[in-house]
Amino acid sequence: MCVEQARRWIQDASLITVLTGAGISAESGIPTFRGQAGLWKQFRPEDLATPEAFARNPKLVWEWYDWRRGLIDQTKPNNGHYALVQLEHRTPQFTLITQNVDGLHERAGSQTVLEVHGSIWKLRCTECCRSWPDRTVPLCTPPHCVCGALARPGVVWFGENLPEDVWIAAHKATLACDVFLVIGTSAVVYPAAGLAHLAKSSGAKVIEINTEATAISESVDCTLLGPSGQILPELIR
Ligand code: BJW
Ligand code: ZN
Repeated sequence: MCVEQARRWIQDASLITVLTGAGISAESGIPTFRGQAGLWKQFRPEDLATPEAFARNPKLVWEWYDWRRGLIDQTKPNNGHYALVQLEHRTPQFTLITQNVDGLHERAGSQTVLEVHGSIWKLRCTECCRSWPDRTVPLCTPPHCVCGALARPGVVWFGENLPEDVWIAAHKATLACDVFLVIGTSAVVYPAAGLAHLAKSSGAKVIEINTEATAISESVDCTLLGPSGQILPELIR
């Protein structure tokens, strides 16, 4: 394994950007999307995670998100999340980009988190521009905005654009970094997965941490195979 080399790249870097996916929260007990026990094995994304699905059956979609909010609410950050808080403290310029909607990076203490797929703890109006935090678990009925229209989960569904300001910041941090860490993502969902390729083509060292090889393993500089809750604390020690 290239762990010693990866450790040196991290130590020497002044700009580090990190992209995390569902795998970093797996050790907290939150199911991932793909893979054996993934959510998409049990549920169809077309029925639950598209704007069309919500328009067809908002109650069903809200029930699914309420169930997930309940699950996430009972978990806590793991050693992988905490290792990234330490890395942020000791790196001159550090950006954490997450595809996760669970809020565990913030709960661990990460200061600035770019949530490119939104947050399960935010609601958004389907008609006006309002969005607001909501930690109610579970919500009793499909919730509504003060304007009277139906509210939706503040997450990014398939076919939807990523929040523009967040995406621009993620793009900039990827272009500028010396080291790009890709942790616990299958790297199949775009445009987020494209960030690893962008980092590589801009000259960054790209280090992947995952329990298995992924769509980007062939293109990165180093893949560290194993659970991020173990590998990350060892890597930044
Ligand atoms: C561990 C571990 C441990 C486990 N330690 N590792 C063809 C058809 C239709 C659409 C497209 C298409 N081609 C491209 C698209 C666009 C589409 C897309 O990429 N689809 C592909 C799947 C084909 N993308 C979009 O639609 C995006 N928007 C967009 O492109 O806008 C432009 C546009 C506009 C209009 C029309 C078309 C385009 C938006 C994508 C939004 C994704 N949303 C979700 C749901 C969020 C809300 C929610 O949570 O409910 O985001 S889907 C889901 O996947 C979620 C995740 O953030 C995302 C990525 O998943 P992630 O994090 O990688 O998880 P897994 O499960 O895949 O992987 C876990 C990994 O962890 C595995 O590798 C494990 O091995 C590993 N692991 N334990 C370390 N302990
Ligand atoms: Zn409204």
